[in-house]
Amino acid sequence: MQTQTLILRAGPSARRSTPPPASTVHLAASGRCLLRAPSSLRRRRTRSLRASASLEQVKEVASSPAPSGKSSQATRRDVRNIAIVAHVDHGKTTLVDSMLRQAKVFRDNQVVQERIMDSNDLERERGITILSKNTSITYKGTKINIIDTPGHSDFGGEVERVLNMVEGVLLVVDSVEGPMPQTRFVLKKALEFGHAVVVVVNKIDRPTARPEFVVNSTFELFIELNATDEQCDFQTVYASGIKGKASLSPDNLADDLGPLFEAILRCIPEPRVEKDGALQMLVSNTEYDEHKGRIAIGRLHAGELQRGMEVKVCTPDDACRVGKVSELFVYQNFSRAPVESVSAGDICAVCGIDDIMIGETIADKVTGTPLPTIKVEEPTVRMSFSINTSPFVGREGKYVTSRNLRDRLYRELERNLAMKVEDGETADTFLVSGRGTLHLTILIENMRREGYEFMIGPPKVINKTVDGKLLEPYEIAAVEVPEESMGSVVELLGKRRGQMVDMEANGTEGTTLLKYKIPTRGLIGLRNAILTASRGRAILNTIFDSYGPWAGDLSSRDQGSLVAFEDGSTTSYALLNAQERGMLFVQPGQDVYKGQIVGIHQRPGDLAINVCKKKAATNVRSNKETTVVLDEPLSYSLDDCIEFIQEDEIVEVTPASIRMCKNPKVSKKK
Ligand SMILES: Nc1nc2c(ncn2[C@@H]2O[C@H](COP(=O)(O)OP(=O)(O)OP(=O)(O)O)[C@@H](O)[C@H]2O)c(=O)[nH]1
Ligand SMILES: [Mg+2]
Repeated sequence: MQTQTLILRAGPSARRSTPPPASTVHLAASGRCLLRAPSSLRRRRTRSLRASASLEQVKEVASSPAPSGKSSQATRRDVRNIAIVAHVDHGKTTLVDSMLRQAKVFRDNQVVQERIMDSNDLERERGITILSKNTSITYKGTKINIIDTPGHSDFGGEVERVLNMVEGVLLVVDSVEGPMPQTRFVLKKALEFGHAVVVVVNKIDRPTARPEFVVNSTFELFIELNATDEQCDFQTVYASGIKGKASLSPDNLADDLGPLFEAILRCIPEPRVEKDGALQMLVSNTEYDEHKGRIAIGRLHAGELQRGMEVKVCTPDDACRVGKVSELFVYQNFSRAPVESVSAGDICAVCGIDDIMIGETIADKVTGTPLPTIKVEEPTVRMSFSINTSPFVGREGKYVTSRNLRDRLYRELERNLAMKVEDGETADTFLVSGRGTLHLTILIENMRREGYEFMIGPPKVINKTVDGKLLEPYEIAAVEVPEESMGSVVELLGKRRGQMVDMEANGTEGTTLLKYKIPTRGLIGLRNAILTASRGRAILNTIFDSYGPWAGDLSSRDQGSLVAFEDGSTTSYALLNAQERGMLFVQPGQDVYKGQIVGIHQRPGDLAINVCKKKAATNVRSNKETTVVLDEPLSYSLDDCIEFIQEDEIVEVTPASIRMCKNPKVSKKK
């Protein structure tokens, strides 16, 4: 036991200033999760990774009996509930794949796709997780309920609400990048809930992995976020999610994820429940099934839930109604398994209450009381959604009326807690607010796939007025730039009123990491501009920081739009002339309408242009064949269009096309 470092717990102030003696005694409150990696981290930035203990030692300590709980509540030893949280792309979903595979969830000959939890179409297309999802595995007789969460900051609301269902989180951190803005957000939320945290330094197989740096900076993040002593004593597991290997030391990976599973059993507290208490379950998620209707998902806080049971559905404002549980499921391996009853501590899915909403409590029919509802952070960006008024309306979509649009938008609120919908100035317009443009873009993309046609205005940030002063949201933007594009990226950020807060020369692979505080307004269109300036090599990450004083006007797009002059079909002859004025979005033979944006003008200001003009027929016969060579038209995605449009422009969204046009209402007002 010579290498084992045991620590005497010091108060937070002492902890931050005084390095601990080399060999002291650890008196962890839980008495179970003893050997934490960052024990010697208290010597800031000087931690040696040799301090991690061997697996045998851990097993030895872990087998010591747990102290008996003082609370009158009981614990469920056979269950653990965890959420996997991290910054975007740090490998959460891939890690869940390996966990499922190693828990023998699939048949031996079953063909399993990659990132199986990213099950909806948009998630697979974009390669990101959008919705939180439940699954479970059984390890050594203990059921581990796992919730995979999205890492993109725009979907932070998804993470916030599922934290209600768990007792601990796996904080996944990339072994090269270290903690990034969203790591901070999710860790902050997990700490606020008082959850236990196991840090997983993931992608340890990457050649440039720097585990020591990553563990040190993660520990510093815990300190910055005022974590308790106990939370700071986190267990670190080094893993390669893709290879399905883990270890308690960075250089000696086991052949499987055993060390990670062991760490979960050891460090994530057993659910504390009031087993004999009156039934209470906070609905933290909902799903929709064509046959079963709405399904409520949550962790059973107290009591026992049975199939066929009559229950009271309590809302936070104390209004209650009666419902009946028609079917009951638990998560088993990769699917939902029907059960007759579920007891407190487990996560389950309940069918039969069709109007159930997230944040409501399913409670005992007689004595039931509601649990505190779920709170998520406020939206920061707003867009207007209105009915399609273009001449092409109804060509492709099934749902085009304002009634259709209204119903669909308000329906979204049932599931998407971080979103808000308000009626706009006219009966055909709705203002939809979200946590970022991507949050709204995903809704738009889903709606067009469902057959809706509508128009959206440019994104606007949501300002606040406090004591007569106008405040606007600011974000922290972390940009990793290669040396040669530093100049142009810094200039771009400066133009958008960004203020540099930090600059680290040792970014990964010869890059510099810039940190800026920048108005959210300045971020609209920034990602594309930065990618162009760095030839696609810079990486931009942003996260909401705080509201601050209005930063003043920002210079917007320098170039105007090329606008179609009349309705018709484009011709190569006209496009050949038009492309001399800028870059085009259209190709020959495409239907356009008056007011449609057909290209980017190379100068400031818009230019009305005729893209449908036919070559005049003459009497002179010519045998000479002319070949028209047109430039490849620009192909703008929905995200690009939303970032591109100006104040007086709108995007027309239909199931098959995305077009931009001048907003007739704004032009008339001028
Ligand atoms: N080298 C290496 N790459 C990995 C590992 N795990 C995941 N990746 C890669 O990292 C990328 C992102 O993986 P995901 O599992 O989708 O990441 P995520 O954290 O779920 O991403 P979001 O849900 O969008 O936040 C993919 O290209 C994976 O192939 C790993 O252990 N090693
Ligand atoms: Mg994912």
